[in-house]
Amino acid sequence: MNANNLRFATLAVHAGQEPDPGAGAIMVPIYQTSTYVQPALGQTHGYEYSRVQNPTREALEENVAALEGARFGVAFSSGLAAIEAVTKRLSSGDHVVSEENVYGGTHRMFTQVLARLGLEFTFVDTRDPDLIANAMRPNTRLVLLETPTNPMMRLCDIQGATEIAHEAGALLCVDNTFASPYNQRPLELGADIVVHSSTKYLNGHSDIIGGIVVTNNETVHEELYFLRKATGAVPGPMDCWLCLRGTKTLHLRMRQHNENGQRIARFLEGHPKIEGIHYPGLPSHPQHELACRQMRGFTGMVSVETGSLERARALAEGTRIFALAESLGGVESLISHPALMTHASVPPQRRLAMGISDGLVRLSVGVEDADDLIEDLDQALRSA
Ligand code: P1T
Repeated sequence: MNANNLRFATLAVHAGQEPDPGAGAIMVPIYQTSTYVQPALGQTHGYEYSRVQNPTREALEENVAALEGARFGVAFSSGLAAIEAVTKRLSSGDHVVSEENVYGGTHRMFTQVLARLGLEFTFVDTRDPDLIANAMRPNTRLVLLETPTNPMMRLCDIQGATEIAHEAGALLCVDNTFASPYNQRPLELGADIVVHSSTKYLNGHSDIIGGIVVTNNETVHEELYFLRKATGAVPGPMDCWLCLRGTKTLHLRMRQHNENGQRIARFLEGHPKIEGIHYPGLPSHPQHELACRQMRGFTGMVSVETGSLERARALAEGTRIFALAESLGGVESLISHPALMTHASVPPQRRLAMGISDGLVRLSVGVEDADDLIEDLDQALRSA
């Protein structure tokens, strides 16, 4: 299938998924095998060992690459493994400029693991292009954005940041987990690499941990493929298959996440117990104009400021449909408290500087009936 002339929904259902040549199965088989029988010494059917190649994984890689408008995809065992692989292309002494409000686990990996191995990191507020430009050094090889950021829903101008990175000879990578390729396609804006925690919107059903990197850069692709083979963070075939089942409905789910996210943001914005709201789809978001320019929808991720830990706790524990849990992007609605949960590993002062207060609550709005979700939040806020 030539992906070039097909649209997103058709690619979501079909890209990377020809009928199985053996039995004609319309669904890609789960090649649940660690090794492949070789017809003779030195000959293979193109597959030797599943850390290196697996047909189910390849189908997923082709599918997500098509959705991001990329030539290549490399799947990993988690989102963090995918981000780690992108940074492990670098060598000791190299420098990375990273958005400061990245997922707490990304920040922890950079500061507590990779910095120990000799990589240097500078964290900046990438909303301001001058701060990115000022952080660039002669040894800067990578700029990592997360947009929208987790959990403050800050945006970075991908095109502008790419120009700054390229001028300094660095590559630009976007963690596109929060937006999903349905809402934002960073490679079309000039980015070199896109990473996802496929645990989230790509899979969409809260039943796997996975990651994927896509790129149009052949050298980067070869390096990532080598790194995965050499270091081993591969996803299992069953998880790849589940994710592939998820991406078939990505466009349908995202439309509903976008619609529900927008409705809930509007409801919460006017609520007397809510002191502030972070949602790029609201005209009151300071970067709404940029959101409209570089995104096609604004996702189901909404963060609200309740004003105190007590009120945040009452809200997070008081909902009946929204489940209190980490993670996001599944069909079911989740509620979480970033300071005590997803960003607990970020030092408190840095957390506060980013706006992650003890009163902040994050919603991952699912695809349930929005009226039920609004009533649920309303009853929880009444007791908050
Ligand atoms: O959990 P894992 O698949 O390894 O993905 C890590 C990751 C990477 N990037 C972003 C933007 C993320 O949000 C995450 C994981 N985030 C959560 C678990 C969370 O609840 O925010």
